[in-house]
Amino acid sequence: MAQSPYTDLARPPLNPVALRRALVVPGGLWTDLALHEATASTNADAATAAREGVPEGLVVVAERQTAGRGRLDRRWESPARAGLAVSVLLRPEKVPAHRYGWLPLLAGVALTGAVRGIAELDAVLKWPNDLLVDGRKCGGILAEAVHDAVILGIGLNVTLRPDELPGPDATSLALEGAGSTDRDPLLRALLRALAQWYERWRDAEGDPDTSGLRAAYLDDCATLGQQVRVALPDGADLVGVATEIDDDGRLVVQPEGAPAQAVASGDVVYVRR
Ligand code: BT5
Repeated sequence: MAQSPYTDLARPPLNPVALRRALVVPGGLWTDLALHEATASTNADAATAAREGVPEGLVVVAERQTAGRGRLDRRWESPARAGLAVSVLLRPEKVPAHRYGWLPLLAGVALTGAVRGIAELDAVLKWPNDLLVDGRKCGGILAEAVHDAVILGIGLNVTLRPDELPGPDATSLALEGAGSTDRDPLLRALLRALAQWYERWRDAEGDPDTSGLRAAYLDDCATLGQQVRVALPDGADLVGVATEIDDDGRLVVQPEGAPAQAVASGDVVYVRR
């Protein structure tokens, strides 16, 4: 699709030199930042790096993805420079593996903070990690394990117009009236918050309470207390009240007249009582 010059003006490119200077600093978590004009998927790129033994702290950003991935083989679609597509490579060696379920939630907390702080919008999370503004999906997170590494991928809709969204349940910061749609400060705020939360959580060996992560997640997440239907990966449905996030980042659902169940992954739909 041909883009008008006005579209291009509204969607300036990211500046990799400035981003590196701001984010790749001595003693910091981020060790390198690669910015691609186009790539299949930043998560796939970071996963390849993980397999090659690249140390933790790599950041991969793309102006456009040709095969952006969602969970369960779904797609993440966005026009060039209309949003953020970023993946980070982490190796949480001192954290027990059963706590890794907190990583996508941690990314959600960082993303919510960046959107509230820079775009000045009232963003909330839907467990596990959809970023919703006014009830519509504005961002998504994909966590993938590659051997002992974890790739955290984050997609955020910044200036997408209605005709560019995948459907009526999606939105962008611009469409919600954001105070700023400048992707540079958004990306900086996101990566700084991500590093801060990750270091706290890792230094607490993944403990959600001593790190403060559970409290922060509960503040940002609108799912608790809701009547939900969770579509589980095996095709089953679980209906009940979402009551808590357990020590491993799982959602606890209390069905009527049956024991509570903790779910590690699934798609949540809010159901009216
Ligand atoms: C997600 O999956 O929401 C995770 C999305 C992660 C994308 C990032 S971008 C950088 C990194 N590199 C990658 O290749 N991926 C990550 P899920 O919860 O499965 O939601 C996917 C569904 O969201 C799709 O099936 C669509 O219905 C919808 N969707 C696709 N693109 C969207 C968009 N731009 N905005 C809102 N919804 C979208």
